[in-house]
Amino acid sequence: MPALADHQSHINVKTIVAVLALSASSLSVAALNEEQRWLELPASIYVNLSDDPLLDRDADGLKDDYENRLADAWRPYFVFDQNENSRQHCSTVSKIVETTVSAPCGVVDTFIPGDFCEKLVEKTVVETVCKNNVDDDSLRAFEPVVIYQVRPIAEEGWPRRLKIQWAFLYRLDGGYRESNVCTNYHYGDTQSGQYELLSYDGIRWSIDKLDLWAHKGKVAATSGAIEWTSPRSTYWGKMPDRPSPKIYASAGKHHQYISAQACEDEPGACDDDCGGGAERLANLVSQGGFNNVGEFQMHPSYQGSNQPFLTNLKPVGFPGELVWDATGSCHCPLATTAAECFTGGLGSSWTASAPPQSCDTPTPVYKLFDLQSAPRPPMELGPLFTILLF
Ligand SMILES: [Ca+2]
Ligand SMILES: [Ca+2]
Repeated sequence: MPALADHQSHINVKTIVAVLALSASSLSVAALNEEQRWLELPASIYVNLSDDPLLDRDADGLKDDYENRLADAWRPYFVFDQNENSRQHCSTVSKIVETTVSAPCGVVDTFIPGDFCEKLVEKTVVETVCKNNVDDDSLRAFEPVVIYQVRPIAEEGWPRRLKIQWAFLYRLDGGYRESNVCTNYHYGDTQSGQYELLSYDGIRWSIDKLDLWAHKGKVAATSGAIEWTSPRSTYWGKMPDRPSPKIYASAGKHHQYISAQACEDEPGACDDDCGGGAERLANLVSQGGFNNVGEFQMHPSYQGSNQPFLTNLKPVGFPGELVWDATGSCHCPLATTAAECFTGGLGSSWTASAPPQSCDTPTPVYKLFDLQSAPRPPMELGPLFTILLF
């Protein structure tokens, strides 16, 4: 009985997710302490003239391995709504309508030929109303697919800063799950965020600001408004444990909020709902290697391996989709050029959303990252060149 087996396994998965969610949500810290704000790398992140150029293959002046260590340290943690994966709901609605019936004639009734009169009466009608939200699961087990770019911020002196630009990829924006009014949905859902880190020596780095949440802008890492997980393993246990900031992703839409309450208080006309669903720590190593996309001008990748930089999104769940190019197979009427498409690698699955309702023009993945050349920090000589010169 496949149907029963599927149902049973669905229940088991839901039970496991619920248990995981409970255990994860109970482990949280209110604010970062000083130790948790800092991370010490084995050496400076900046390459110097003595270093092997292969340490920095996207040519932004930062050692690529250290870019990944810093991204991994405070990687985001997602909390979804309990209705994130619920399918289209149909419900019964009772309403009173007026109708005419034939009945024995009374004083005020309209006489019609024959033995009966036509009579106006009220009648309760029960109708089945279905929301227009897409009839599909909006969240796959491995979503969001989290990819990122790490690069310097232009600064001459110390402290210096760097930026981690995040992109969170979903196959589907499933519409406002709880709304009967705002029901727009579309394929190819991209969300984003940003961290700023600072350092006084290039070796010890502090998470300084986070820009992840709607209506918040840049939030200081020390802010008590941020909910953090308890410290957890980073860089396969080879770096110190660090907490992760929580992102409350609204049901279906994946709008990002700093708390479940901020989501419920959202002032827009559409109703966002958050919290109580699956919880997932960002996975930065979807294929075993890091999901670092490098730089637009420089992102070498061995064909088929997606290493050292992620360029082909097929192995991470988006067939036909590339990080730095739009594929041109967009079906969104509002997109006038291929460059405006983010197809989500959906191919024929686009028909599931036909016709796209209001068609929020999908954002191509590359538009979530910086495209200009990275501002390289001043190059230092390094020990080998220093000895040669002096
Ligand atoms: Ca680099
Ligand atoms: Ca980089």
